[in-house]
Amino acid sequence: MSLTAFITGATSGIGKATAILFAQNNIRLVICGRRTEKLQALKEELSELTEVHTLQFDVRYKEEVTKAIESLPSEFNQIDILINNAGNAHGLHSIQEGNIDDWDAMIDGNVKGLLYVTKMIIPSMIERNNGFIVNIGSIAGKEVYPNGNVYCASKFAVNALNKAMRLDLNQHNIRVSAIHPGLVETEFSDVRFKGDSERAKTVYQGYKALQAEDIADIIHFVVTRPYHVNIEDLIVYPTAQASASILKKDEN
Ligand code: NDP
Ligand code: 8X3
Repeated sequence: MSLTAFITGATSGIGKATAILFAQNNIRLVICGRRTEKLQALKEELSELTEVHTLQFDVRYKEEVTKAIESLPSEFNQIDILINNAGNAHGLHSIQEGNIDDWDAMIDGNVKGLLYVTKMIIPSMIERNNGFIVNIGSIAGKEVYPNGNVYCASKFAVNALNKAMRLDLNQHNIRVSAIHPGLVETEFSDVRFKGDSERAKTVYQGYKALQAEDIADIIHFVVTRPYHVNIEDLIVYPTAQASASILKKDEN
């Protein structure tokens, strides 16, 4: 019987690319996000390849998360692979100039949202003594960069939770992995700069950034190792990037 994956943030970027690659590899999907029309379009695109169920909810709201996951039909409620991917940065300001609503959005989405979803999915994994949780962290969760403050803090939390999950779920035979990308060309910077697409574009100019498909490929590799193999933690940069703040751009 084929595996079932639950992917948060599947409407764009890394989550969407992962959904496509999983579907091509015959993995059944629960795809999640807030934008219903994007979920629907992806479901239509992938339904020829695999069975797909959509769940529309905002990870920041506990009740929405609970209701959505409880609504899963029986053929989709045994999740083998959870991809905790939903998240974003909001703003890029010093701590003294930061916007508190942005801080709330990052802590609530990137940290609390990940916890709400995980808490709902873990019981059936424990019951079956089987499961895989992949947490999408960031290089921002390994290294703080100027003006990254709260986004970095949220991803440091993901890094800590990844380790915590591995410790606590070890007795239940559940695999846990984190993947920490550097710069990936997605809608991420559009969101960070609140729709200022000119500014967002400059983030990815002058070098070859990682593409969402590169990370999807690595996620797929991680989840298809034999069951006794658990890759705990991976940092993935574009070749042009040496650290959170060192990036070699073409001159001109
Ligand atoms: P995108 O902006 O392209 O995708 C973000 C996804 O998260 C969307 O599908 C969005 O769906 C979903 N999402 C965001 N907030 C919420 C919310 N409150 N509730 C439900 N879904 C939400 O960015 P990426 O693909 O790049 O980002 C995916 C993950 O990768 C994030 O956790 C990000 O922090 C991380 N990452 C990204 C890097 C990059 O350089 N791009 C580098 C390192 C890590 P919708 O809007 O439909 O709700
Ligand atoms: C996204 C990459 O460098 O903007 O997590 O923090 S970075």
